[in-house]
Order: sequence, then C-alpha cells, then structure tokens
Amino acid sequence: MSDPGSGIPCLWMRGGTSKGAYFLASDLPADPAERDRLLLRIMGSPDPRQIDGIGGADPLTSKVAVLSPATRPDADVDYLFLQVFVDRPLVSDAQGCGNILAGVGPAAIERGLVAPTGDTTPVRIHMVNTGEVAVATIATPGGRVAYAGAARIDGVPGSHAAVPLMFQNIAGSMTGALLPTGNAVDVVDGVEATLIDNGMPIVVMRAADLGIAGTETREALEADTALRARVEAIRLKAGPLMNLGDVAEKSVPKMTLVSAPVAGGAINTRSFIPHRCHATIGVFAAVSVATACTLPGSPAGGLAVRPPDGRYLVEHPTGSLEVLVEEGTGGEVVGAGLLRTARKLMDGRVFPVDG
Ligand code: NQM
Repeated sequence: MSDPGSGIPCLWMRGGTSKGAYFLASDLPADPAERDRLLLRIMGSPDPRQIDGIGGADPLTSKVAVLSPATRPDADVDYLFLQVFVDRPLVSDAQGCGNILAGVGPAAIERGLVAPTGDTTPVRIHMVNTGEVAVATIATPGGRVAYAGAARIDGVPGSHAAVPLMFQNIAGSMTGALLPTGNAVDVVDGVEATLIDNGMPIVVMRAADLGIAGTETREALEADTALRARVEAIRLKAGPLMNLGDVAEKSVPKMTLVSAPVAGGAINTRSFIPHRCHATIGVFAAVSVATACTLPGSPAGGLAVRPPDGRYLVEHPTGSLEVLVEEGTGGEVVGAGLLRTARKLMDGRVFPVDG
C-alpha cells in the first residue's frame, strides 16, 4: 500500500448523482479493519460536518470505490463499494451503489486497469458487493476518457458524456431472491409492503399508508421526525425478513415510499437510504422499484402507469430516472439498463494524518 504520510493516490469523481473517492486496492491497507479506519479519517467521519475530511457531510457524497484487477474471466475490473457513514464510525460493504458504478469505467481506464479499445470502450465491472457483472460503455475518443457530452440526467446540472449501464441477473443480489419472503406483498408493522431485491434490497410502501402525499421535498421529509421513526421501525422488522439479519447498523434495506406518477412517469418515489431522504433515487433502488411496478396487487403495481415499451420513468424529488426493464417470456424481469454520466473532479493524493 501507499505510505499514508506521503498521501494516498485518490480520484475524486462524480458518479451519477453521487460523489466519491476512487482508490486502487493496492494503495489501501489489505486488512479491512485497517482500511476502514483509514477511510473514516479520509472522509472525516464520524462528524455530521465531516469538517476534517473530504466527505461532503451527506451519505450521497461520502462514498468509496475500491478498484482492482478482475478476479473472474467475464469481467475487466473488480469494484468494491464502501459506504462511509457520516456521523457514525462505520464503513459498510453491505450494499452496492449504481451511481458510483458510473465512475468505475472511467476510473479504471484512467488508472490503466482497462485499456481503451476505440471511440467507445465497454468495461465489464465485477461488483464485488453483490457478485454480479455490469457492463458500462465509456466514451474514449483518441484513447482517452471523454467526460464532455450531450447526455443529461436529473439531479446534475449541465450535460456530460453518456455512461450507459447494463445489468443481467441481478435479482436477489444481497438477499438470495427477488422476493426474499416469497410474497409480492407482506404486512410489516401494519403496513403493506413489497420486500424486493433486484440489485438493491428495498421495502416499497404506499406513501399514503404512512400519512404523506409522496410529493414532499427531501427537506420536508427529513424534518418529519415521526415519519422517520415509523419508517425505521418498519425497516428494523423488514431486515430479518429479507435475510439481512439485524439491520440496525446497516445501510440496507432502503425504504421507498411510492405514489401515483405526477410528471408523466411510471411511478413517483421518495427514498430513505435508509435514514436520510435521497435527493434523487439510487440506481439499483430504481431498478428494484421499477421491477416492483410489474407485480400486480402490490403497492407499486397498483399505483404504477406501466409503459408499453419497458422504459420506466421513476420520478424522484428532483426529476426522474429512466430504467429500461427487459422482461422474459413469462413476464419476469431478466435485465435492466439505464443511462448515467460521470465526471473526474480531482486527481491527487489524500492525507489521512492521524489526529
Ligand atoms: O441504489 C444511494 C446512490 C445510492 C445507491 C443509496 C445507488 C443504488 O444514489 O444503486 O446508486 O441508496 O445509498 O448513490
């Protein structure tokens, strides 16, 4: 690993609607406990302001990608995602992140782990957290990663080079099954919910069943302490039902409150990830909620306006995210794809000096 006193090589990138530090595994301690201590120092956790670190005082900007050479033949690079909690001394690998995933292809090419192949470079990414492979297509004109382009995603100002992401067989990523309880609807703490995992374990409930419209702002929902306590009580009961064990100290399952679409989309969402309200929606959470829309009689299934072409616009607090859902002959969801962008913000060395 790199000598922490001389700084650790670090790429600071926006991936989708998140931001994080991208490292080579070889620059970090091999021992996970030592690595996590170092990452807490780097991000400035635990501290609600992360004032003594590079984290952005928000779970969406306190994220880490660890890259290493692929360990399986159907992938080009290994990607381990780590969520560095802001106000707790915790680093968790118990979830993946599809937004930070958008920066993995560019980072792997920048760091020489993947060679560019022409104007575009397909990068097969082994997502170590869940064991699945995603394929990202990166613009590489002239053999260099291009970040400028015409693609726009809600939640990010301006336009950037498109990063299409494709997924296959991501059902049961962390829970072993698309519907870990075997049911499309369970009643948890008196509330009807779909416990589903198509890339991310989430609990889908009607916003109305929790006494809200589902169109509130992130700020209004975060200020609603009674709602947050109710959502957390349901989450703590749903975790063991989803084969996730005690989730008190875990960032999964995420909690998704759905309502009828208000902007021409398929479904409207507000997500708790799990304690703060998401400014948009997680990538795999969006794939999972779009999949929940296909389940008749479920909270999302009853509210969704299903598109005829499989392009689900999942509405969120600052716009919408389009998920392309690929259905098999029996109507089961077999694949998904969506568009993100990413941008290199800084390439340098970070100094985790012990204080
Ligand atoms: O669901 C936030 C994000 C995420 C995760 C979170 C994500 C996903 O938007 O794949 O992208 O749910 O903690 O960065």
